[in-house]
Amino acid sequence: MAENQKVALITGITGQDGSYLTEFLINKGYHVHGIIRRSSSFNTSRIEHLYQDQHKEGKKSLTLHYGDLTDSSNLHSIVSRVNPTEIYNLGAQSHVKVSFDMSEYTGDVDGLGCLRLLDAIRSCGLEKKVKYYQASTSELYGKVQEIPQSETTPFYPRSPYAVAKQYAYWIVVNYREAYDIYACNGILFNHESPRRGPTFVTRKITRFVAGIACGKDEILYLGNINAKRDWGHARDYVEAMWLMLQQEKPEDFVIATGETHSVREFVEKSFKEIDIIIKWRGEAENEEGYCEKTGKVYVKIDEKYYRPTEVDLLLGNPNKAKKLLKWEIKTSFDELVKEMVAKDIEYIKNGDKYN
Ligand code: NDP
Ligand code: GDR
Repeated sequence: MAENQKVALITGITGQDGSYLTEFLINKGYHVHGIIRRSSSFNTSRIEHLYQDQHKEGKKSLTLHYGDLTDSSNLHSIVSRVNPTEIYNLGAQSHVKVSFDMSEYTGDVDGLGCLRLLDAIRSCGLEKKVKYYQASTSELYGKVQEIPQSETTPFYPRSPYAVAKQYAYWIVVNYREAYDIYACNGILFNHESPRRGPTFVTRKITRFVAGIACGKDEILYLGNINAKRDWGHARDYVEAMWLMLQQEKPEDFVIATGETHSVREFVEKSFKEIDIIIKWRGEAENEEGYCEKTGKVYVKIDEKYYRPTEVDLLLGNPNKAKKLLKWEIKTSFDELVKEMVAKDIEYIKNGDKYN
């Protein structure tokens, strides 16, 4: 490894964002180290191509380590061995609905996991050397206090996931102030891609629509289709993570598109990609989405997908990031939906890669 090569350590490297960030950093010449969890089945499909590339090209730019955010000594040992210049903490139990079923675990991984990593930085004596990125979230805004939401909007978390992430947010601020660590919170609004986990609503919809395009005959069951989100593309958002760590001083930033759309609109746009115009009839849990032309019903509501407390409306104001980071979104909402539906059709035809 070249002496001045930058070294990044990523938790959550096997997830959606981890895979895009790894591609981005390798392209910038970084040596990337990733923490993966031991699993009884393969969990590295999103980064497989990067591993293959380096074998083909005979370069070593990606190294994986077994670990877990619940294991302090493991984190200490990895940080000490890797001696990173940047740490991106993307690992999390990231599903909001699941956090109501696994609240203690979510608190442990998403809240205390961040503390454990920051303490690993301190116990390795890297406070002055390493820059730390924390994957914070628009879920912190929860119950609407202000529209659009910016870095100064008060938090009102509405799930065990969001409460855990709020702990992480504040421990980052506290360690920055107390120990002078270069640590930032990226308050990212929803970002999606063809690599999005299949149980998040956008990917659930585009996979379903792709199935219909490929001849499947099924019904899509959804929860609250009136929820509104500010949806961007993950590929654009990982660039913002990196930019936050290239500044003179550490600060927290909202990353968003500045547009909001309902789940209902996401359904309509996705079906439109395969030339089906969806109309709605009925109310609440009896509402259904059907094809205007044939009358065939494609979407129904299942209360099982409702959350005990919902986040109704997210709309971010990314002006600070635009001004200080010179960050801009490159992918529009329409392009995002188009890419996701097209890729899901391709995955089905070629044998479903990111599932
Ligand atoms: P994913 O769910 O796709 O990925 C989560 C990653 O965390 C996976 O690599 C997963 O490993 C890993 N992980 C889970 N539990 C642990 C653990 N106990 N120890 C170590 N690693 C663990 O999430 P995204 O890529 O979408 O999101 C990345 C981060 O950004 C998360 O922290 C998320 O909460 C946050 N975020 C995401 C937003 C979004 O819209 N995508 C918006 C705002 C914040 P495995 O593959 O083995 O499950
Ligand atoms: P979110 O994403 O909770 O915003 O968290 P998700 O895609 O799960 O839900 C978005 C909205 O859609 C509604 N919804 C459904 N959601 C799912 N998953 N499945 C359904 O069938 C369904 N029907 C309706 C939800 O109620 C919700 O209102 C994501 C995660 O990536 C977090 O980790 C991240 O912090 C936030 O985005 C920003």
